[in-house]
Amino acid sequence: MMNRAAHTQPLQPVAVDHAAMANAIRALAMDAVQAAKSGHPGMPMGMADVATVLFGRHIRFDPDAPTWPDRDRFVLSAGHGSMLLYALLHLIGVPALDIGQIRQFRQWGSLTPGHPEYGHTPGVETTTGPLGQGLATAVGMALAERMQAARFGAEVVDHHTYVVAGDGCLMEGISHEAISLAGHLKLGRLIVLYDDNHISIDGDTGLSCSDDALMRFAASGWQVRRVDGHDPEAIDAAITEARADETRPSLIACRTVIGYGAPNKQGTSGVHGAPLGADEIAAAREQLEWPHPPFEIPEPIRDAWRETGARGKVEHDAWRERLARMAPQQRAAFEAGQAGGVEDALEALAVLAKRFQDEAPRLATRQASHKVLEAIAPVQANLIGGSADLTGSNLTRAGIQQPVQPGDYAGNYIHYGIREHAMGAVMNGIALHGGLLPYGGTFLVFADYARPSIRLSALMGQRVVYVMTHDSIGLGEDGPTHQPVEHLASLRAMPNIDVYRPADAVETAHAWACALAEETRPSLLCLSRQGLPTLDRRDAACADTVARGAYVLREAEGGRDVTFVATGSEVSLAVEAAEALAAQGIRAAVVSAPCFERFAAQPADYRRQVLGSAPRIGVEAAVEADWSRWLGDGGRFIGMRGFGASAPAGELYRQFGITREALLEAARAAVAEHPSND
Ligand SMILES: Cc1ncc(C[n+]2csc(CCOP(=O)(O)OP(=O)(O)O)c2C)c(N)n1
Ligand SMILES: [Mg+2]
Repeated sequence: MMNRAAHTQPLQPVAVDHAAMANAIRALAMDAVQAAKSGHPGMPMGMADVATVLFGRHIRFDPDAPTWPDRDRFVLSAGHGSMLLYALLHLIGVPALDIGQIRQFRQWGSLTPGHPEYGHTPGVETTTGPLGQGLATAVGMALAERMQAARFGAEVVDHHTYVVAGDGCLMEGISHEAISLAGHLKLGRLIVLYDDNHISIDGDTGLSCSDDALMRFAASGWQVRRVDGHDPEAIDAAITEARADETRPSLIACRTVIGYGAPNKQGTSGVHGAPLGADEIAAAREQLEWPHPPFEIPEPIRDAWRETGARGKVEHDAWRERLARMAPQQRAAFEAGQAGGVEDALEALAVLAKRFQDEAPRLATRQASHKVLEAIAPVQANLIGGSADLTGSNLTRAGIQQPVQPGDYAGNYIHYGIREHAMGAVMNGIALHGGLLPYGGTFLVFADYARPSIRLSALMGQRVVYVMTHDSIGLGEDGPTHQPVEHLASLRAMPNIDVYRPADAVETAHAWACALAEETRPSLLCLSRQGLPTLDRRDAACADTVARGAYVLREAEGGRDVTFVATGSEVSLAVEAAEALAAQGIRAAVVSAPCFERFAAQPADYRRQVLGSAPRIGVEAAVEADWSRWLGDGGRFIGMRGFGASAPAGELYRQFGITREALLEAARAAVAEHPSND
């Protein structure tokens, strides 16, 4: 085993004057914001010294390989200061970020949009517009690093996660969840550089906050220290000390002056988010002794920055050699995780779905999901489960899964605690880190508590699986605070996420398969608390049921008089109604629609064929919202019109009118109105 310390030593300081390197960031920031007539110069100018020390002396980053697995992660949680990040990526020599891109700051089609956007700009690790998200996502990255190191060893996984966070990030509630979890898990590789400038948009932070940030972090088990954010040696010493602490995450509160260098505006909220203006920029050039024209960086300063990048390249090469020396089996496992394949899990799921169909158990879909996890956890080594303190209700833990614990990261199940918002962000961080495949559970109603993180999963196109159980009034006695009604609609309204509501065990297995196979978007599984019968699929018109989003589960012999379109627990109700109608001479088909997003993506012909031309009745124990898109003119909807209530589930379905009788009545009325010619 090689000496790990050999490749974690702080890099040697570079020869060129620190101030000149930092002023290059300041100049690029103020000139780019001025050219765009919009942006945030204050933070980049204030944090330029900290960033210069971090990148110049510590960070391990190869500009030619910004996705190299063992790079240090740098997360700009204070995302409004995006010019700091773009300037760094440009100066360090990421080829795509040439000076033309800096000139195009915030313009259509540029690689330098308003906030750092994941998947858009090489070198950007995550998207953080919503303050605090970057910090929480970084906790997931730092945790993933420890978990991967526990699996594959320090020779190939041995990096830090650095975060620049501002007052806004620390004021946001998610920061509490995130720092609490990071402290508990002893994530010593996480280092937060806090831009402690006492300023936010409304003015002095004293207007709204008098926390002692250091005490707050210390109370959660962090190493904390305060430095002058314009003293490079003090910053360097603090980062070095933070890196040496293997068992505590570190907070370095860097006392800075926002807009440092702009003589008349620095230290005020006026530099937070507006161009400095030509006069103030001229004054800043004088103050900073930076006589160079906009977007021109003198060669020696550029060289000094490039040297930083060149050192990263050397580190990368050394890592490649260590990877090549790994035992072949270990190496194959590491690379398989990085590649993200799920073939074995899909095979296991195909077998399980068939078994479910053959054995036809009566199971809650959350129980079916548990059986799914029992089947795939043994074959999908990089699957990382978890729940926000509802493991026994969400049924998210397979028997072989072991908890991840403080200082022991070999496990594969995360007890997130009652921290839904951070759970989402941490899962994003784990997915972004690479190598691991996260899923996590809570009640569907608490999706609201995680929503900003779910939105970022979708925006960043990350494979994160949300397992959300207790998906309707069918949960019964916990009452309206626990009964989702508008959640399905609101989650379906979000772009780039697939929302599944499987009807039985078979659909649950297929939904899991779809979720795992979908590499570029998150999935959200809405699962029942109550038991549901396995549906008879002898009539089902297609084999890849869930993958197409909706399918004909039960066709009406001799043409349709009416079509029920239902999801989840209401599909079996629709089947019962269709059977009763058959006895009355009304021909009813049943369409199961477990995933609207997938169905919407099917060819129009397929959709027409599934939906048919007979009048349609939608059934879902949730609000109607945009169900009309599937029901057409004259369609009817049976569902919820207000919040739920507390009672046994059967009684609630009766009281809220989601009953077989209601379906029969709606069908008879529809047929009377629209005699079918199907
Ligand atoms: C969740 C969220 N709320 C509000 C905003 C809008 N916003 C952007 S920056 C900012 C002020 C942040 O203050 P601070 O982090 O201290 O940044 P500084 O002014 O020091 O650069 C606000 C309110 C946001 N981006 N995200
Ligand atoms: Mg601030």
